[in-house]
Amino acid sequence: MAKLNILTIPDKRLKTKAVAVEQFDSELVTLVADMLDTMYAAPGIGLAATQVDVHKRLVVLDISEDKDQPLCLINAKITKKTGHQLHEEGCLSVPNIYAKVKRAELIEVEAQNEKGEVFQLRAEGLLAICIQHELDHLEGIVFLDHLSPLKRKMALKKLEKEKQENEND
Ligand code: K2U
Ligand code: ZN
Repeated sequence: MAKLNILTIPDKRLKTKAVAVEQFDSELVTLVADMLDTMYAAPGIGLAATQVDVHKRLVVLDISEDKDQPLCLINAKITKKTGHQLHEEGCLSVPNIYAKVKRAELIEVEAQNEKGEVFQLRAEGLLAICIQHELDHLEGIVFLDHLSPLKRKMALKKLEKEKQENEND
């Protein structure tokens, strides 16, 4: 399997709105496998196709301790949201920046698997956060976009400072 390059802000491709997956073929199976490899290697607990410059409605996740419960959501839509939770988030596309984001506490999702079969899923806690975070990516949204203008400006300034420090090293 292959490890794919993960786009990082301010790459404008991260703002691309993904399109529905229509071909459930061997190419899709390979992409899912490569995305899982890339996510585990990062390491991360989620990855959206947008982040690897593939603008299709596909995300992978695995919040298990042993990294042995991969989940693939294709053409997912959130059909119900209940409550709110505040959780510190990071992002593989926004290195070394963390901030609290408000998300729905409990969600119901309808999606397709790699074979195109439709399924429903109820998620809460970290899994709900991760699914909402990844589905945001498919809309061209990163978690910083949920912050106040001041907090976003401070986060981007910190990112810029770290990039300059790394270039000087
Ligand atoms: O989309 C991504 O970049 C992967 C995200 C997924 C995520 C972000 C915030 C909260 C939950 C999931 C992360 O970079 S994965 C890194 C990570 C690892 C453990 C816990 C939280 C975040
Ligand atoms: Zn992310």
